Amino acid sequence: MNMTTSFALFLYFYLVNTGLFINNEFVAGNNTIETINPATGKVITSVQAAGSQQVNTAVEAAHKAFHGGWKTSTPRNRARLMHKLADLVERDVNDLAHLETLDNGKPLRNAQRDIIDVSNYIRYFAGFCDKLHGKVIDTQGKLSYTVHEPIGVCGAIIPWNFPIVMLIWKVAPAICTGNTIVVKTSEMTPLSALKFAALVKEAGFAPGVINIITGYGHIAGDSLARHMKCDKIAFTGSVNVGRAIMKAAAESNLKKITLELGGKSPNIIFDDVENLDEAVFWSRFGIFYNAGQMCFAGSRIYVQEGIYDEFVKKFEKLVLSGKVGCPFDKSTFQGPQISETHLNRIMSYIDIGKKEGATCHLGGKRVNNNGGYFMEPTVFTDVKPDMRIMREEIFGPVVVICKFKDTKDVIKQANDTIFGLAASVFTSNITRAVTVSNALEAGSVWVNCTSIVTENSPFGGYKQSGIGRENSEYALANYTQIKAVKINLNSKL
Ligand SMILES: *[C@@H]1O[C@H](CO)[C@@H](O)[C@H](O)[C@H]1NC(C)=O
Ligand SMILES: *[C@@H]1O[C@H](CO)[C@@H](O)[C@H](O)[C@H]1NC(C)=O
Ligand SMILES: *[C@@H]1O[C@H](CO)[C@@H](O)[C@H](O)[C@H]1NC(C)=O
Ligand SMILES: *[C@@H]1O[C@H](CO)[C@@H](O)[C@H](O)[C@H]1NC(C)=O
Ligand SMILES: CC(=O)N[C@H]1CO[C@H](CO)[C@@H](O)[C@@H]1O
Repeated sequence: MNMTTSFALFLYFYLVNTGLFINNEFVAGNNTIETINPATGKVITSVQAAGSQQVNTAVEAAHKAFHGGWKTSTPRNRARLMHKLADLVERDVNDLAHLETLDNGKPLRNAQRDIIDVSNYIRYFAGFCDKLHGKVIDTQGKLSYTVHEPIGVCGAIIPWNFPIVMLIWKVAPAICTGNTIVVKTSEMTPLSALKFAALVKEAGFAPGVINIITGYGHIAGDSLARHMKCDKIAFTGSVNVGRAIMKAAAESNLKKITLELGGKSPNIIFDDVENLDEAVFWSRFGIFYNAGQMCFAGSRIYVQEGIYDEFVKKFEKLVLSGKVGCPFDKSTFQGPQISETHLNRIMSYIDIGKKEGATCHLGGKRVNNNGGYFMEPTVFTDVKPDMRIMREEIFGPVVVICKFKDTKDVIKQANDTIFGLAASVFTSNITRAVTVSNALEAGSVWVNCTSIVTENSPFGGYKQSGIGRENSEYALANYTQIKAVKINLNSKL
């Protein structure tokens, strides 16, 4: 392969190497993938795509790095490297944010927030490096102690909606606990991760500790999920791919898996809210942020009947005030959807909703703007529980608004889903807030707000929304395994 053409250095305000980052080097893949600017539909550049052979090379590199020193590296050294990496992310926050916006289409100020989050996550988990320890258990004449050991080589398969944030959700807990990792980025949004890869090398991590490759899910993702030396997979994405990963794990080495899958999160507004405008603000943020492309999006809004009309009116007004357009424009609230295919999929749900008899109250159309994949924020009313737009994850700027009578009624409706990622409750009555939060089948419940996700609070799904937890101290259990050592002091059997 011609190295000069295959490693087209892509110039924007900075250089990004478009190879596969394995063993601290950028290398060639099996073929290339074009990455597209969703705001224009134009090709930004081509990146190297991993085939099964390169996945194997990356896993072998991670395996060697694990046994060759990272596993036994001192916690202090791991923390020092992680803080150095966080420093570099902060230094390059603007480059990383521009790349994220260019590749993913999210408004620039949101991308900047994402990058700051990345450094916060790295520092948070760096703090755990030297705080991982087990217990001492006195077992009658024998002394037992437990050790929390790393699992080995972790594989991470990450989505395109929060590319660099999802990467760090997996990289930070994996490496602080002494694992090594192979990350596969989404083929649609590889650029910020490639820039990040250069920072990994600059920070001084040993070759093979963090490997970052791009490729298609059915090729590179599948090879990683089936690899016999990949000891764990952490995946964020759709339920169907989650199933495929469980199957691949079952058919190979029974690797451990954590999955963070879809959602159809309810957002419940009681008529006792102190400030309806505030509830409207959060509800709009909960569904239309990131162009609705969020697994935890509050895509089913339930409003108590007495305030339903007023809520819908205010909601509509606020939604219409948001500009859909160029993500580099400071006044833009909503950028493009990620791809033509995805936009078409969302648009097909608009047709489905109408055919099922729901009212498309607001939006529902494509927005023609410079060849980009834009659409109007869309609100459906007159929806019924069995409609597909009520049951299926649309993963776009589409929300359904329903009425409810009382607490019992809304809990029943809210839980009536295969998903269980998140939920929100708006009320000024603390008893009601707690009663409803406890009854909701969801991994996160937000009271009087939506979409609050932080590094120090656990995140994950009930029901078909996932397995395991990410973020916070709880995540560490999913990156370690427990060994019990039993010492016979002087006892006979
Ligand atoms: C390499 O890429 C080609 C397409 O360019 C594909 O058909 C083939 O399956 C890939 N090989 C591997 C080993 O992934
Ligand atoms: C949520 O609770 C806080 C604290 O009680 C209150 O100030 C706020 O107005 C409430 N929000 C709504 C929408 O009721
Ligand atoms: C608060 O909610 C509880 C539980 O739903 C209810 O029993 C109580 O009457 C409510 N309090 C007020 C002041 O509305
Ligand atoms: C994840 O951690 C939880 C404890 O928080 C544990 O019950 C579960 O088995 C772990 N799953 C995996 C795949 O590590
Ligand atoms: C805790 C609780 O009330 N769970 C209910 C949620 O709603 C589903 C479906 O309506 C019920 O089956 C659960 O019992």
